[in-house]
Amino acid sequence: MADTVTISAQPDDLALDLTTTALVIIDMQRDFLLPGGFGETLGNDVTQLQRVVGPLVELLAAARRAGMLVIHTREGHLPDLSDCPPAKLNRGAPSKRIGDPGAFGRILIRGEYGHDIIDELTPSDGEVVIDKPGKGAFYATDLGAILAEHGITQLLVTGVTTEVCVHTTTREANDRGYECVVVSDCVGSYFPEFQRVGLEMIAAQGGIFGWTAPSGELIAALTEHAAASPSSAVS
Ligand code: C5J
Repeated sequence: MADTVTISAQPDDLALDLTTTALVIIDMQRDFLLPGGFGETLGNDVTQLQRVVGPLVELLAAARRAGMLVIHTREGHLPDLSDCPPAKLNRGAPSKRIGDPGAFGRILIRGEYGHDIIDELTPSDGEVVIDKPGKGAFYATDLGAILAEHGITQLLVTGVTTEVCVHTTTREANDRGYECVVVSDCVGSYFPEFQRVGLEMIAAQGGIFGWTAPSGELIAALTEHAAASPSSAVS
């Protein structure tokens, strides 16, 4: 099978070179997804994010079988909060701030249980985990250097939340010259209308900063690619 596949996407079909494409999984952290976590204490409906888990588990498995570079991100801060700008720290209700005790440890603090990725998507050995202090995965991280080192030109962007960290990362990536496919059933928002409009905004105006596509065709293409080149699989 050729390394390049054409997938149905919005606003147009897109040719993807699977050898220079990476899967980016944004902030699938317990603090955002689990009942009792930070996201829920802010009054959000976490079931809106949990619907992403099933499709994303399948996409991740297909990407691993195909030997694709997989990058996980986690939003969070150092225990002394020195990397958290006051403008971010002081926002919201005082009882629910970053660094405060939460159901799963200090909220969004590196090393705490709630800061880590949900069990279903635990990174495998060798997969890249980017700890980011901001909403975008490029800001104050090594992500750009890692992608350059691997010769990556296209990204499958997944994770949460669609209108915040997924959007910010996709916009950052687009400005850096990456072609981004935001995988529509593998991204989630607490707010159904933000999910819908967030996806529409990406593909509007001829793909103003990317493409959107559901995971089905991508999983099929990755599975076929893995079958054609079994040595590429990552265990
Ligand atoms: C938010 C994120 N929503 N990962 N973080 O604060 O989207």
